[in-house]
Amino acid sequence: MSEVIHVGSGKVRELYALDEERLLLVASDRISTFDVVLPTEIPDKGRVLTGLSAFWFARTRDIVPNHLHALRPDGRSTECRRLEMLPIECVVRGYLAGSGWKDYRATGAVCGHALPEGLVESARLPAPIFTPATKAQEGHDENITRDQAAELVGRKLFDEAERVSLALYRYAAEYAAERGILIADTKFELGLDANGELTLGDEVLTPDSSRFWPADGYATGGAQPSYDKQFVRDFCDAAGWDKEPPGPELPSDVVDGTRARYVEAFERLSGIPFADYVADPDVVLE
Ligand code: PZK
Repeated sequence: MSEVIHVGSGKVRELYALDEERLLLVASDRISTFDVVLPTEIPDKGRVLTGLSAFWFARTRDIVPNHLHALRPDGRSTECRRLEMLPIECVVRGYLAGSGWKDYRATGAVCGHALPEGLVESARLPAPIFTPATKAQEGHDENITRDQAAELVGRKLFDEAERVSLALYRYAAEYAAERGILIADTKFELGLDANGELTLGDEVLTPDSSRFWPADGYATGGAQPSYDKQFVRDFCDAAGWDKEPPGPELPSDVVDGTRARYVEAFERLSGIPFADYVADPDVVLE
């Protein structure tokens, strides 16, 4: 792609400029765990994430417009409208996990939301909460209060971002739970389009941008297994890896089991055989 300008790299994705108005978001098959990209790829992971994201974009257009312009035939590349991204991560939590659980345990609150006493790890919250975070260039995003977020983007945009994020989460969490997947929390990237309209960007409601848990076996009072990455984490734990780069190579049974979980998430949520998506990515848009 000599004529295409590379404009950014994520841990597992690449971003290219197509022209003034359009970007190409390419999801690789790389996988990260404990914040480290592993040397072994998971075949089709990038296609699963791209297809799932497009599936959700097509189904949430009435909640908020999104940047999706077209899927490329490779199934891993999304042509999208260029947005002016908000300087905050729009995180919604329906369950207590990760930094939400950590902050609650320390302070009884998450991002300024005072929560009931006595909640345990992985507990379902009385109602989903909007818990914005800063965008760290390096290291971890930092949770901030609603007032800090409103200061960064302005009160009117903040209110709209919160409303849209909560509506997206409520819709997707209910839909996914009916199909055996709990979306514990999720992160949205919102931006403004050329007309100043709040628009959903990036990838959405995938296992990389969210915490997916298997609904069967869900139990509060401890950490839940990851829907997609549990085989990888178990292998890394058993291998005695110290979580410092480089990570370990994955054996083929771990690769195959993990690929199967990604494909299973795609098929459960979309109701579409993954082979149909590979044959024609546009099936997720219908
Ligand atoms: C945008 N990222 C994240 C970083 C990646 C992805 N539609 C858009 N308009 C403007 N900017 C972005 C988007 C989107 N999506 C996304 N950063 C900017 C990112 C690095 C690599 F693949």
